[in-house]
Amino acid sequence: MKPSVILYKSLPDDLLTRLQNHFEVTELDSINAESQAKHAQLFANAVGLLGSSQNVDAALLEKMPQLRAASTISVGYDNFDVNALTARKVALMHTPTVLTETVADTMMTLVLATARRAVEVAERVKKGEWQQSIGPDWFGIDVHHKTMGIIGMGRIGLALAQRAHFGFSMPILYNARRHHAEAEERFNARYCDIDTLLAESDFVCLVLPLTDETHHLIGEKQFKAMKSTAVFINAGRGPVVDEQALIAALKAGEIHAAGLDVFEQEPLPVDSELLKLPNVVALPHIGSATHETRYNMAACAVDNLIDALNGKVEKNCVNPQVLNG
Ligand code: 8YV
Repeated sequence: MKPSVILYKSLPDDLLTRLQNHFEVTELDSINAESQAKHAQLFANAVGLLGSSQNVDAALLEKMPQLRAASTISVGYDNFDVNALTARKVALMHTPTVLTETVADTMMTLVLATARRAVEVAERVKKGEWQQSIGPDWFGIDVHHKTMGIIGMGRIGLALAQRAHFGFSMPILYNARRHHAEAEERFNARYCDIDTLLAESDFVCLVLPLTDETHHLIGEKQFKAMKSTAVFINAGRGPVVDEQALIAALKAGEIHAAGLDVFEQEPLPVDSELLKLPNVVALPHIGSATHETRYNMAACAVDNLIDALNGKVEKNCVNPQVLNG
């Protein structure tokens, strides 16, 4: 009998087969409390979990005494109780490298679409409003040669800096937990404190994971510190931003516009104030959502789980201390 694994995110057929070659795979739509109660024996016997956006917390782990590895199809893992997993010696695996370029592309898309009002003016053309040569009410703002401030210089921040520096001649400011020699050498990026970054950047780009420390890191004070001509971009995690403060800042003209791929509540409620503001571009968390990248992420997550359950983990483990017995 192969070890039991619960799969709670659909996989391409070839990757499902790859997983089934190693494990008895049961596919569930949900791993919430109702599903745990309905499939109690399955949860009690499973040694592995594979999925993404659903919560893996201490209550779930109580129902899974045999669990040895959880593999998420994502780079972010704020929906996992890492302390509870580590306490139970459960390895948490993620996909940190395969989505970097695609998410950086998404961020540059947001920079350009928001600055040039691409979504708004395209809709106006579709509505037949383009009846004569356009005037200033169709104009956006330049991106090239403007200053980009990146908060969070990890893999994605570095890839974004590359695009901005070489593609659009943008001077780069950045704030991170530590200096980043590669960013400074390759893109002449300048490390600065957040207040300086907010005051001097034309585009403020947030690329941070959600942690206790980053929750609502960007709020009223930070928006007031930005230029009134500044464009705010977030493609990390929504709750790093105090969304009500963002809405107030946009309405008050404290910042020029916002390009957002992530939100405090997802899906974004249809009655959200953000969707009523013309100077907001809202995307449905498509950061890594290309056919190629999502396949590569799923393949990486499948291999991560196989490696973790076969005791062969060398990379992509969030809590490697659990692997050393
Ligand atoms: C998606 C992401 O949310 O990787 C992450 O952390 O936020 C995005 O790639 C994830 O892939 C969910 O499937």
